Amino acid sequence: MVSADKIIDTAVKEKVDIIGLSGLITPSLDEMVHVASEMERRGLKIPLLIGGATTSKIHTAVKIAPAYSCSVIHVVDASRSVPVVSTLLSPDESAGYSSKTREEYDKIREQHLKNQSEKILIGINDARQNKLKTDWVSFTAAQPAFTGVKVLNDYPLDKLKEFIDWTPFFMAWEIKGKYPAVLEHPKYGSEAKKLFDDANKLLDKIITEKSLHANGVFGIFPANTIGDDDIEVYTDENRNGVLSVLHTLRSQTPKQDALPNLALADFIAPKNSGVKDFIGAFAVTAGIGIEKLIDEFTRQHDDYNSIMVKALADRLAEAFAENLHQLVRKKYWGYAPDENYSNQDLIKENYRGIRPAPGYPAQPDHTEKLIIFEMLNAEKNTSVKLTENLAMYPAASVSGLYFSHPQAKYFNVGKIGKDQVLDYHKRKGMSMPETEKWLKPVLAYE
Ligand code: B12
Repeated sequence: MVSADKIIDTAVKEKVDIIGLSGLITPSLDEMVHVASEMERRGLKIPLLIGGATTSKIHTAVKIAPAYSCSVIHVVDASRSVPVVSTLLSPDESAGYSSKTREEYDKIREQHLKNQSEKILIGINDARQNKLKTDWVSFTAAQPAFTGVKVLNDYPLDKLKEFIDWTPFFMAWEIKGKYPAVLEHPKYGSEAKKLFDDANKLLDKIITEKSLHANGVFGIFPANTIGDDDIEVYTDENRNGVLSVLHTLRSQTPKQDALPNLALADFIAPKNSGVKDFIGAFAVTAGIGIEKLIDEFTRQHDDYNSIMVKALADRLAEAFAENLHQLVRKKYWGYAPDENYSNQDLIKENYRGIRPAPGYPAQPDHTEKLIIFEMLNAEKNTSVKLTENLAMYPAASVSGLYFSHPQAKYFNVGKIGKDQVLDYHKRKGMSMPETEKWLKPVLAYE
């Protein structure tokens, strides 16, 4: 979220020993390579640490390390940064550690190149031949009770509290284990309980004082698949006017046991089937007002509550996505009016339909967020902004699509071949370099 110049200028001004970069979603990966090459260009001689959910040792070795001649080290877990930093700053150990890491990364790079050439994918046309087989003739699409766009602003936070999945909350605090069992864990149960109590106290305070606000928007639209992998979204039920075209990516991994090579488009009836199908889209946030809360805690040097409020806002955003999806299934789309699942069933996704988000394994292309945001007029309707790297701001935000097909499920597109990328860039009207930039983590040939 901060420019390379600002990072490097600050590092130089403050005479820092080390720079650390953290990356949550794919677009950060390229930005990290850019920061590394800027550090090289400006002649910096300090180590660079890399971490965050979307980063990996392979990406660091293959892409970032070659851009900077000083130490570049991937640290898998923040707690590991203490020994890594001590070693890097120790006059006796630093040089040895740096050259050992370089050697290790050189090997990873060689191995990676070898693996790339060995990776076998099927051609995109063969993958399309093996799409999900659905009998569209006998298929009746779920008729939505409502079509169009609906805004749900200042959504009640106490309602969202019921939908919180607490397991990732503990993950954010580096406590591994499933909620509620984690509260009884022999080793970190007492720590987990304290966190849980503190979180609930702060959450109740936020709810009473209305210091965070949740905004959401969703839409349900007439839609059909066109070609094999794109979804045409119509302005109205006449299906004459096209509102948008959504693009999906298809798995090209060879399949066994008659398993299909899926793309999300498989879950929407093709236009030529004559079936009048529908798709939904949503964008939610629970982070409106968070800067003020964080500023207050930062002023009081209260890191604990500053992290806590971010972790809670993230949980509320996910809870909002879950709650809204349920409302859509039961009421607005209404294909499952009698669904009666507990919070635990919702977490296990036992219900009919899915809500994949751009960036997740079933649609790794973050640029599809631009289309969703336009369909929903999401920036205006929710105050969530898409940054130039297509991250959402406030951070505690989620956006995605709704599919109601009974066979709709989450899957992993995995690596894709150049044949698909060439086709995809044309369908999207996006240049090939730009397409390859956004699809970097799934390219089989880079
Ligand atoms: C919590 C979470 C969210 C939350 C909070 C996001 C946020 N603001 O932080 C919510 C629900 C809001 C969310 C939303 C989205 N998410 Co999300 N999310 C996660 C999840 C489940 C956990 C991430 C996390 O916080 N972990 C806990 C922290 C403590 O771990 P961490 O970030 O890995 O950091 C640790 C280490 O990596 C390391 N570390 C991190 N940085 C650094 C830096 C240095 C220098 C060092 C030394 C170490 C270090 O130390 C930390 C502690 O050990 C991951 C999946 C996963 N299991 O990782 C997906 C994930 C990160 N999300 C993902 C995506 C796609 C999204 C969305 C784009 C989806 C969407 N379309 O709405 C949005 C984007 C939000 C935005 N603002 O733009 C993808 C990213 C994939 C990709 N390659 O791009 C992931 C990987 C899920 C997946 N498997 O596909 N998400």
